[in-house]
Amino acid sequence: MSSCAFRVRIALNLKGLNYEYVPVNLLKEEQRSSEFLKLNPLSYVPVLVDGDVVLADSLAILLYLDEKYPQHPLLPSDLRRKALNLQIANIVASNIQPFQNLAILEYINQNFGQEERVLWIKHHLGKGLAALEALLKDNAGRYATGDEVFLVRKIF
Ligand SMILES: N[C@@H](CCC(=O)N[C@@H](CS)C(=O)NCC(=O)O)C(=O)O
Repeated sequence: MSSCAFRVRIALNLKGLNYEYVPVNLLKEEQRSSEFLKLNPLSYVPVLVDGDVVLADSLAILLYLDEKYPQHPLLPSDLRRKALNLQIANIVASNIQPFQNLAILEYINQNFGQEERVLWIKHHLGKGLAALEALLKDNAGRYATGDEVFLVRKIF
């Protein structure tokens, strides 16, 4: 279910790294178990455990992996395209994904009802995706920011 976990798995695979995948069922609320909270007190996936390094944020994980394993870089060397990748990744991580998070939608559903939930999603995701479309219009190639796969691959 998690787009944040997807992006980490995609990066691990692009870099050809071996990893152990430990599924966390969000609908069964396994992310809120006391065991999981020890890894991420925010109760969100994904979490990367690499030896004694425990990272609980997909963007931080991607940047960590990129420094540690430089094969198939996730950021272009061209400064403008690098900044563009970081800008878009932050828009997704800060201005789109959090608005459709399970915990947020549950809260709106419980306090304001299903109808408000749909309006909320349409408003916030629509605004964020429209901004991304505008930003990518002049920058996309085969992939989101050119002809190579980087941090920003495509819109969702
Ligand atoms: N900024 C974090 C956000 C993580 C996040 O929101 N994870 C969602 C799935 S994409 C989650 O675990 N939701 C569970 C919940 O809302 O209870 C990241 O990029 O990793």
